[in-house]
Amino acid sequence: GKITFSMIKPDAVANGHTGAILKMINDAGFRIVAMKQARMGAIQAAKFYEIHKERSFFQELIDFMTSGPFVALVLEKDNAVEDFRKLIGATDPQKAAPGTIRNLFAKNIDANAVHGSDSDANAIREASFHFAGLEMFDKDGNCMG
Ligand code: IDP
Ligand code: MG
Repeated sequence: GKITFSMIKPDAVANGHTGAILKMINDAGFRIVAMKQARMGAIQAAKFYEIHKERSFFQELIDFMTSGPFVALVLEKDNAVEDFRKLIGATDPQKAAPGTIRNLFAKNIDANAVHGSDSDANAIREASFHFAGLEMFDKDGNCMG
């Protein structure tokens, strides 16, 4: 797939890492299709993460993701989903490979600095959750919504 959806999570924004993380994303060859800083309320966060609603950490995840502003990103690159998951590293920063975004910027498994979609279908769903079609253009100027 050519696009993925990412968030710079509230911990990384609050700690002033937005610029450094955007530079790593840029240097890894991703093009920014759409970007904004926003804040989710509990209802929106629960809807965004509804696939995790049966997991033990669901309430922690919602509390964390609503704790402050995040940066939403739609990113374009060949093999975007897989390559972005490699760039961010494992969910648990203690297991994230050296040089990955989570290895460099995440403190623990819940406040783990960044999100990356896990499939092409989820990338489309997540990008469409946060952005209107008219906000997403590919490199040739074609609307992706
Ligand atoms: P991913 O973000 O690497 O795809 P998922 O398993 O999809 O990981 O989990 C979604 C998010 O939920 C994680 O990024 C992290 O913020 C949080 N999370 C995952 N596992 C735990 C946990 O065991 N405790 C607390 N939060 C967790
Ligand atoms: Mg996931």
